[in-house]
Amino acid sequence: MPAAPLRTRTQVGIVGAGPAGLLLSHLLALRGIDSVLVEDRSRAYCEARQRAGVLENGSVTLLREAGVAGRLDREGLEHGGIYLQFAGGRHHIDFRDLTGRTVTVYAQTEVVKDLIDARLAAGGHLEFDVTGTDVDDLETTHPVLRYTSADGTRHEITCDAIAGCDGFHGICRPAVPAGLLTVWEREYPYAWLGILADVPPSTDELIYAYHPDGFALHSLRSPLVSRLYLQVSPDDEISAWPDDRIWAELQRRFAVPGWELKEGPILDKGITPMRSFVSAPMRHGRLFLAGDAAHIVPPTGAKGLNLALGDVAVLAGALGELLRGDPRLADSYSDACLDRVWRRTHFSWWMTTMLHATPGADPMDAELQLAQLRYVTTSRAAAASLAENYTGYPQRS
Ligand code: RFL
Ligand code: PHB
Repeated sequence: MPAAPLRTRTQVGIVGAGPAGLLLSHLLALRGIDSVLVEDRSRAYCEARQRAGVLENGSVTLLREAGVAGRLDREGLEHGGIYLQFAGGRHHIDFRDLTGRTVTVYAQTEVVKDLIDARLAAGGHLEFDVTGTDVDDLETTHPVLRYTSADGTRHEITCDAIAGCDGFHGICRPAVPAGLLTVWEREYPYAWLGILADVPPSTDELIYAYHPDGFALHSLRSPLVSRLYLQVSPDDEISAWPDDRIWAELQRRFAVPGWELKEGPILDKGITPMRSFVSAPMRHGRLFLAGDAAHIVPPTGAKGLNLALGDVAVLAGALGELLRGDPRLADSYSDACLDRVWRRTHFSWWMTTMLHATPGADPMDAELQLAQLRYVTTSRAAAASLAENYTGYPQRS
């Protein structure tokens, strides 16, 4: 007979050590609320997983207010705009001038490292390398979180609430009974091949390039490391993209007279599918979903990480009040988040469809994209709309 699980209790059980789960456990601790966070990957894996790179103005403020922005303030690179490139020309969108705001380039890996360090320094309970995560009794006031820790012990934690911060492929959203969630989804007929390259960036600000053969993005991680993306087919295997083919394609798509793309050793490469996905409501009983567990955006608008951080800022306040006996903020959590989620879902879809070459599209589609790109780069009103969304709308107060 298997040994009885080790039974304990906490106030909030958190599934997932991505940005959403980690920031939530930190914000709850600031309110004096206990949590246990379980993660099925290793700490090293979570800290090395290459993902987002751009923080909205409001996300930087949020991390500062939470007291976890020391390194972000020292090492983050403030950017006052982006370049849009098409038809052989490169055009600057000046966020400072258009909105008075900026974004900060600081990798998700670094946000995750800073949050793990802060939690462990404060004695927070984080469990990496768990297996068999399960959530139960969600309609009661005492939901249960079960998992097996790295040493093989089965745990059963009785909680006041559970936060599903376990990403798109996690177990929390599927734990909501069938029929209770409405889902909106769009898969795009392209993917992104992303590389991390050991070479100083060839640009001072990000370049989003439209090219008839496919989109390309030049981003960065530091003054010494570049991050670049190429639109590829979702069916492509990474083995079909040796390093010299990647650089040749990047050179072709970014080419403008008088500018050179510097090449260097590729440190990491991978292919990511692109989808828009929203699932609502973001709550079932005492289970609250946050971040990629509830919604996915294609990366073209640089919004996924920012949405995850925004959700848990709302959730921390809602859980604080719920545990003190006032359910009103918990009851409005989903609607409060979805407004912001849909704005960013629209912006991400708009940037994506404006900048990618759609396989099988007719010549009229390309002309419509070019007309839109000319408009955004010549009309102050259109550029201001892009800038307002990119830096974060509505602005966090
Ligand atoms: P995460 O980061 O996916 O974390 C979920 C965590 O849950 C764990 N997990 C489980 N743990 C225990 N038991 C289980 N059964 C579990 N199942 C899963 C997972 O291992 C993981 O550690 O979700 P979170 O916290 O909601 O954060 C979301 C962001 O990671 C994501 O939205 C962004 O990375 C998206 N994104 C970007 N967002 C931006 O804001 N700006 C960007 O510039 C940007 N660029 C990107 C991106 C995402 C990309 N990829 C690879 C999807 C660029 C790329 C290429
Ligand atoms: C990144 O640096 O990884 C990045 C930047 C901007 C995007 C997407 C990804 O839109």
